Amino acid sequence: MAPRPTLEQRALVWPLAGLVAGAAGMLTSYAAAMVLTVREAPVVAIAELVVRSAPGPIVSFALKFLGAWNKTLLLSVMAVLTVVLFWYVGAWARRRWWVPVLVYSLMATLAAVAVLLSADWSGVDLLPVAVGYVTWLVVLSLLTEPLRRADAVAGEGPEPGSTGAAAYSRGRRQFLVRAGLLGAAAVAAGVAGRVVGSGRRQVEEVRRLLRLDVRAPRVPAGAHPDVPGLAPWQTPTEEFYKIHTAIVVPAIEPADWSLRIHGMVEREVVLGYQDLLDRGLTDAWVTLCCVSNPIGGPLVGNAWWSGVRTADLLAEAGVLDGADAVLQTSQDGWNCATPIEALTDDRDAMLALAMNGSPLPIEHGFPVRTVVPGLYGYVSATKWVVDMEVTRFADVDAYWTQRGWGERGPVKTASRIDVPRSGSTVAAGPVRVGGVAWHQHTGISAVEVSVDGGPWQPMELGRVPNTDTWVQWGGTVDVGPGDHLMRVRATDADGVVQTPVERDVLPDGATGHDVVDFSAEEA
Ligand SMILES: Nc1nc2c(c(=O)[nH]1)N[C@H]1C(S)=C(S)[C@@H](COP(=O)(O)O)O[C@H]1N2
Ligand SMILES: [Mo]
Repeated sequence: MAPRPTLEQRALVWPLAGLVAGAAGMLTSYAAAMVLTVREAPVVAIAELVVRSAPGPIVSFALKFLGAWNKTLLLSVMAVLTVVLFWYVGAWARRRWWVPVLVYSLMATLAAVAVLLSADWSGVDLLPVAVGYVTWLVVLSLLTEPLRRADAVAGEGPEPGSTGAAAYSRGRRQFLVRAGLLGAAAVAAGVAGRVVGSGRRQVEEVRRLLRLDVRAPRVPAGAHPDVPGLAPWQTPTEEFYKIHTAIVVPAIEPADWSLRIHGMVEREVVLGYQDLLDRGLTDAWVTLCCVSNPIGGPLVGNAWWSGVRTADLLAEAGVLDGADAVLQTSQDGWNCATPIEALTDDRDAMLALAMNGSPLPIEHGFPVRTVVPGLYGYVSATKWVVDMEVTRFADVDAYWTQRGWGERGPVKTASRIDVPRSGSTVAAGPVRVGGVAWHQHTGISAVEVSVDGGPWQPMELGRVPNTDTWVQWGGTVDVGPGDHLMRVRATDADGVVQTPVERDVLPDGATGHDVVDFSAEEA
């Protein structure tokens, strides 16, 4: 017969629940970080934040007296503090359920802030924090529920052998079983995350050490008008928009990559990474944009791409008469059908290996992706491309076209105001304004703005190296004090003026004018 547990013994298992829940959350957030991002777990972001925000004298003291051990010490101190905190969270959960919620929320907020303050974070970097937070809440409530029941019966002090004591030990047993199972599941998640994630990190490492013989980007002279706040001519790789359906992006080592060109061709061609390099790389400035970009939106970027022209590769394969499409498939199964003329005419459609002078980042399609000037990304810009089947539009249905998006996806003329920003205040008088406009592979011949419905005023255009990039525009408008609306429109090189008719992004790209509202104050 079990001896009656003392109050102290009963109290002790609650901290255990806190420790298991705490550890489980750390493990799942670690797993999520390994699988979904190239970052370390959120704790590392916190540690880095501590290091960055520590006052200089403390840092130099730590470096001087602790030497290489200072980071280990910091992590150990953090680990001890975390264990103690998790212990108390469990203990507090016994009387006040909201205390753990509060502590977890504060910790998750701290982690989120640390991630947001770290260099070049992106949205997915916050997911591990969310995963850990949810794990904490769920596991703690699953573990404390049987304990709460046990405590409720034990509250009256059941005699050994009574039904109360039996209910009490049942609650305790349930707790132990759940703690064991959930703890094991969390460890398994951590191990799985490590295995999957290290494959990706391995590819990241190979990518980092890769030296490609590509020309470095040089901003063309006169491309960027002098308007403070205007987007840079070359979109920095870290700021380049990212769109993909894959949740875990493919990790492919160049040595393992190959592309098969087949279908309606005279001869099938299979190419490896080195085969592409051996052909020598061409390069070009090309502006890529997404069909889902709303008017004035950020899903557009201009980069210096280096790769091998698809026209040459398709010529080698020998396209048969009657083919009008190339069905491109990515390693993650995503696909799109691209009009064959865009891949075979004189434009710089290419299998790109590098972006802005460096190997493609994994998230932008490493080791090889397609870039086609003049078409939206969803019909052309296949990342992690591994297969090209020469075919007919009539015979295929690709990922986005199955979902109601247009079949061919030519880019529409668009223009955007970057300066002034909507909602900003400027000094009345002459105001510098500027932005970007694009109609890839046709080109832009004019950009005009209209203030408060007044006449269209021509803007100066930056110089462009080809018709496949955006054009940066700038100019000066005169405004009096008060609130203003400014709209922009572009005219393409065929003389077609951008339509003011507002259309949604679905099915083939938004139309309408970008408009900003701003106010001018008497200087
Ligand atoms: N494998 C794969 N490639 C893809 C996509 C995708 O979901 N999966 N999205 C496409 C879309 S819709 C766009 S707009 C571009 C975006 O390329 P980026 O992420 O390099 O900017 O990639 C295209 N290539
Ligand atoms: Mo897109």
